[in-house]
Amino acid sequence: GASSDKLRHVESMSELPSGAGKISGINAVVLGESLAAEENDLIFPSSDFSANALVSSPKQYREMYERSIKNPAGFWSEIAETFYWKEKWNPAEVCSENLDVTKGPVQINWFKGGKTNICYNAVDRNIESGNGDKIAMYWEGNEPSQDGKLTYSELLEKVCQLANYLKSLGVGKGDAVIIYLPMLLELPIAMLACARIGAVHSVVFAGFSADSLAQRIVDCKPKLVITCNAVKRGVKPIFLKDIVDVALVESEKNGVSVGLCLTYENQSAMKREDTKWQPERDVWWQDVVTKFPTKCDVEWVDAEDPLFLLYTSGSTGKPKGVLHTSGGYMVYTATTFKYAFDYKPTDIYWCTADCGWITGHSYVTYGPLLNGATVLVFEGTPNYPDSGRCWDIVDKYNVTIFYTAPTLVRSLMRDGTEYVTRYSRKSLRVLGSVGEPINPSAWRWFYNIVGDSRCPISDTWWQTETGGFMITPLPGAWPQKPGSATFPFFGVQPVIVDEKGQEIEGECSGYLCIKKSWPGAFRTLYGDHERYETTYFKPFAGYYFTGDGCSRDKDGYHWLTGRVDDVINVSGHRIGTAEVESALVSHPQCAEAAVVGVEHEVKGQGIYAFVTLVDGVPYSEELRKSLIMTVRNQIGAFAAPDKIHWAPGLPKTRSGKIMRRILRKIAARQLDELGDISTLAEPAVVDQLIALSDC
Ligand code: 6R9
Repeated sequence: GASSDKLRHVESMSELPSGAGKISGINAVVLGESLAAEENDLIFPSSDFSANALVSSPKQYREMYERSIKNPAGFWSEIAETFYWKEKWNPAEVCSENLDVTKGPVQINWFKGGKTNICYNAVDRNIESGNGDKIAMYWEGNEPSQDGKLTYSELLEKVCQLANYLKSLGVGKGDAVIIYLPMLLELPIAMLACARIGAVHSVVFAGFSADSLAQRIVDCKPKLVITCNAVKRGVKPIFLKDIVDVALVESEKNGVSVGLCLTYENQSAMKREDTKWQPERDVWWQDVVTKFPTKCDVEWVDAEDPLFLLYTSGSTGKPKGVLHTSGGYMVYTATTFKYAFDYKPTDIYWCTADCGWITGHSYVTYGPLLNGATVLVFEGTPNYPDSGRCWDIVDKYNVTIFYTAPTLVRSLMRDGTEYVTRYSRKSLRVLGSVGEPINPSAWRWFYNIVGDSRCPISDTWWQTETGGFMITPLPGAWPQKPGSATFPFFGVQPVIVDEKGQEIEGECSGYLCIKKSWPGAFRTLYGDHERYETTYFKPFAGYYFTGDGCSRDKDGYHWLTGRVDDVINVSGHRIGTAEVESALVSHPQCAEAAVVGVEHEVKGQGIYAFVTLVDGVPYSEELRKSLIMTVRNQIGAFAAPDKIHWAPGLPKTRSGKIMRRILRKIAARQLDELGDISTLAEPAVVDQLIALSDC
């Protein structure tokens, strides 16, 4: 029964990883939101779950973890051996790295000299092992009546046809391809087709605007852009091809011309007759790709050859092209997927992330397929036709692993429990969370209501840069604490450092860094290795700096506390404050802008923008809307400010630096915590701003 389960685990708690202290008082009662209370709240997997798990006790975790740290080469080679390599890596050089900028250029290599192909391993290898008829992907469309599926053999045929078409265009090893598609099966198919021929895909989230798309096109100079004519999100159509048209004109102006736009006809959203067309440049996917052979030889690539570029936000206006390579990324995403979700071959796995983000790369496409899993791809939105859609889908496909973001949990929580309990959800076994810290009350709702207090939650902390999970529960191994991402994955050495870069031991808070590389680490920022070193390796010499704050509690559990740089996290989407600011100041009537993050009930963080107008321009509702529209047009709707705060002046130091600390407090209405404002050039602007808060 339940109480003996607890005893069993309490005994094994003394075997938690090093750094974990002894549990003083165990309290499984809901104690509210304070961290002190959460720290003592342990939630145990059932003994059944643990008994059948890949890692079933803290002891087993600790043994594997210790081995992965003491002998990373041995640990990772053994796993890498389970994949197909055309040529083996040099066994003396499984990993060679330098993370210390003071000792020379930062570089990370894994499985150097090995030749492989991630598409081969994710698709062909499963067919060769007899799973050709297994469903690789289910597809659920925007409308509940639309669906589809592909077996591994069918997936291979589709991938090969596109790969052959790309080859016929002269696209090959090292060439960039931009993919601007919604969640159709054609999106993972396009990624895999690029990987098969050694081309480097760069997926741009289909919620990005034409300007953002153009910026990425100019940076990576793709041979072609792959898109579709339109998609429907709920009742709203989005005309993606029109956005690409604008982006291509914009890129051309900036010296990069792309001669080909391969367009998938997404018939349920828009007919081809209605699509604007430039016959010399545009090609319908359905007209050409289907004519190509369904077999295509694999291009064997070096483990360190680039696999993809994915642009992400940093502290400056220019997005960073995070570059991942083939071998290490393959081994790492597959292994993290397997353990963090305690994957079983019978699982039906659904990750709600879009392939436009890293989660969709590592845990919709590569990680699951490398394990031969059945993956669900969902084109629609969680509240269409109503807020029960996710659970309707869970029951329709008997989803066993459901991986989503806290913002979705919070928004469904607000819509009411009846939407959940209307469905059975009995197939669910493991839940997952990603993108931002999950607050304990959302965690509990997810656990108690969605998972009927039966399914462990893997709260996976990681980043675009890390390629795969870094700090995550292994669901059968240890008790969870709502809101904690728990312990490091195999091979990962997180450390918490103070301002001076000194490691702090035991119970503490500080900056989260990683010591030593792991196979899934990014290798550079495309075209800007210097920015790679400056952003990630210079702040704390010898370490990879994550940009996140973190606390470690008395039991060694990790609690991520959010970004410590100028990046805000809106509904799990990373947005640089500088990007929003530069969009705002491009508005002819905006003189200056300062953007800060502010707590938001559903999105986690909302975007709060202070704007100064050009002399003589009056602030008006119309101007507010037009400022917001400017951001939507330049970045995308997801980056639209939640609040525009008209600021006749901004609080600046005498040297002219904007004091964001003060702006954050004003935005959060924490007016008694403004701190010292005497160093401001004009302290009076603070009162002025406060007075204008409700404009
Ligand atoms: C995978 C992904 C990375 C940033 C990261 C952190 C936040 C992601 C989290 C989390 C707390 C988690 N983050 N997962 N914070 N707990 N489980 O989201 O990548 O888009 O690059 O964002 O997201 O702040 O630094 P990416």
